[in-house]
Amino acid sequence: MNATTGGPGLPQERRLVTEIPGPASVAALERKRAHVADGVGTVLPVFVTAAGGGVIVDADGNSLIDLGSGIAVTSVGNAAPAVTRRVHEQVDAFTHTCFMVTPYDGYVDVCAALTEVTPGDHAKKSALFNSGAEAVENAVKISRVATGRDAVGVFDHAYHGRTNLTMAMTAKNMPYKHGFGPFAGEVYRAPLSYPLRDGLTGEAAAARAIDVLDKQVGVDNLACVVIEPILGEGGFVVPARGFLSALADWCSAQGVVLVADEIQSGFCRTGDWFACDHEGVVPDLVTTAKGIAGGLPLAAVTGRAELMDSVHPGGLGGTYGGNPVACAAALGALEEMRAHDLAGRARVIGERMSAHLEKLRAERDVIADVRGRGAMMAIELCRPGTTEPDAARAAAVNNACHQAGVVTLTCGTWGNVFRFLPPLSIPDDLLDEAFGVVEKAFASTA
Ligand code: PLZ
Repeated sequence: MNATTGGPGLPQERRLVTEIPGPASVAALERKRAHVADGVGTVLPVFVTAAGGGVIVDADGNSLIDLGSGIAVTSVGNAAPAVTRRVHEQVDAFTHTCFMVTPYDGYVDVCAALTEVTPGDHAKKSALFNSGAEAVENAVKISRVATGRDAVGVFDHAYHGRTNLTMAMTAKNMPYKHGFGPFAGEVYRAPLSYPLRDGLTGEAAAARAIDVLDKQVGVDNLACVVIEPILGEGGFVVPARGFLSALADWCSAQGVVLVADEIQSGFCRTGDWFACDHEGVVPDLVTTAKGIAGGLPLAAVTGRAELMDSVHPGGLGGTYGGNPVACAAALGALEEMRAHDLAGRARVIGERMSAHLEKLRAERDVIADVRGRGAMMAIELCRPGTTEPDAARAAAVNNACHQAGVVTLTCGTWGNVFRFLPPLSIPDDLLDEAFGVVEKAFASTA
């Protein structure tokens, strides 16, 4: 195997042969500085040559353990066999026609699969796009046409993307929104259920949110409510049980479209097909992206057939939406998920990560919360005995993990949440080794 062949055949080991970043990455970083806009940041500047299973190999020959999956994308593993096989077959056949010009089966196959795997057994249809933000924008467009209403309800700490409408829907200013306004109108923010910080039951937190939507926006104006069933960028907050179902019941009674943004939480990540499945919540529309296609750019809106069909012919689309190569990758990713029961694997990974993180919490009073579901877990760092965010410690621990060859990510409105999103193809021993590194990173930054 040469250095550029990735996939599960790569040696599954943490191996550091240079500093992080090493000389080859430092040189590549110089080129990045010269040619890539400074606004495009990089969390861990090692330049990748191969990846697969649970590792990322860099230009210096370092092999790092991946606990990020390229932000919850390569859930089936990098260069997963069924993905690469189907992509190769597709690129050899044709690479693009534009589905709006001359269609092809791959697009329809992905939509049929989405009908099967998304929550609820009602009649569904889908439309395909390129990015998560684009899917969210289209879910709003569909909701507006279907209801004849304008307003969009979103939540504190939400992240929905970087386009103009989705910036308005995203909560956090820096770095996502700062200086980029004015933003799209008719977006209203309601309080979320955040158990660590509000101590409310799901029902009480839902009543608080519904009061804002009802009294400050008004149901007659409200087209949709868009919610991440488990927050992604906003800090992996899991709303208290009952919050999502109370919100879903209210939306359904009021004719408001409930949109579940499962872009980060979907496709086996949380130990089921979707995070909504854990509470039996059936959203009207679901937005998906990231894990759907094993690393190729693809996104979708899936939902009630009558809502999806409310848009006039030609009203939905885009040059590349549902590109045939991305669709082939999605069909490969779905094949991997089914063949290897990756939802079951996510539950096992979740139990292992919980055990490591609970042990760590018992030892480190800076850890105020351990939360998440399946292979989507996080710890929130606060000054001991308080809920005052400790972003500096999160950054220090994150950096120490990187130096020791583990790819980790932070998140949260205050940047004080340390999140874990391993590929579901990671071997157990490598996962355990990575958490040994996390533990040492806490010790070395105390
Ligand atoms: N909705 C829930 O998590 C993307 C963003 C990383 P795109 N999250 C990672 C960054 O800093 O840009 C995301 C998400 C949820 C929507 C999106 C947007 O998806 O594919 O990045 O547009």
